[in-house]
Amino acid sequence: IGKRLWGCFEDLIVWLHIYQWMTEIQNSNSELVTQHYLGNTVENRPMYYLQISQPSDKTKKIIWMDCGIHAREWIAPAFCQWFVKEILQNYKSDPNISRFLQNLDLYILPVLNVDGYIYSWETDRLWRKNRSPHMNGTCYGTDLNRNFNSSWGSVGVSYNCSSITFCGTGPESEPETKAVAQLIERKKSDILCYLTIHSYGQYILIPYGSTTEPPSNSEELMYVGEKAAAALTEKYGTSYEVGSTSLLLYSNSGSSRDWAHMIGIPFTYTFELRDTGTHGFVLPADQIQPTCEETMLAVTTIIDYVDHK
Ligand code: ING
Ligand code: ZN
Repeated sequence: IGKRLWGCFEDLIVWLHIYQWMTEIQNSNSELVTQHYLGNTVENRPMYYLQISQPSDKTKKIIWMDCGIHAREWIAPAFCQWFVKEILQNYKSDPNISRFLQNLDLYILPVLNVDGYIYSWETDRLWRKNRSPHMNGTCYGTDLNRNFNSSWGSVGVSYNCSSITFCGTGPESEPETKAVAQLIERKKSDILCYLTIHSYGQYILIPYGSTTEPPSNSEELMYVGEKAAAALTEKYGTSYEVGSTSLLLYSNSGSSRDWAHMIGIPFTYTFELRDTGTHGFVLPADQIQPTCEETMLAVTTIIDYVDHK
């Protein structure tokens, strides 16, 4: 009983931390920030995203960013929170931010895979997938970045539920995937940019993962990606590679980034944050802030570019 109680307590800490932060952010910036419910996870936890919008009559385009689709990539949710904090702290004084906020709304999902993230804090630091039970509860978890409806199940996936790249029982078989896909589908004509934050490897990745055939706007995607990487490197000298997932890393199907581009969102990028493998997913705490600072420069470079288009 002690262990179970402690388990619940820990769950509450991890769980409350980011959610409490979201509520506080909304309460103390109520003119700018709205918290929206997105759906429930497999284990029935609510998912929320933050909308940052400057009040205005005109309809604005949307920048989407999600973090923490993979449980063990802890630097990703940290970056989403950093990003929101920076925007709210600086939008009045930073002419760059105040300009793009006049034309753009920011939608931020700090933790996509809530169940997996909590499981990674509590039980298995290197857990990647969500926590859906399969085969009568003998194996757990679907790789949510293989579960989207983009050439689902075709390449770079496993049909074995004990594999870390298990693609699920069908496209959008997972409630977390479905919740995101439904919102994006509903808003897609207004979404200019889809950013999804992972670690690790130090890459800015463009579509596609499922084919080596380049997307129609690959030159522009590369140009903006290179510009973003250059801005990032300027801060601390961290080097990034820019390229398509299938050419630079490996082929895979069912990623959210491929799906977002396939349904017509023009600027779609996957970020793989620090490092290149020395610490991997277990990035030391003293690298959290510098990683967030440099990544901020890359992300705002992309936002600036799409704002000026
Ligand atoms: N890497 C990504 C993964 O899902 C990726 C790489 C991104 C592949 C986008 C395809 C599309 O495997 C990590 N670290 O999760
Ligand atoms: Zn990942």
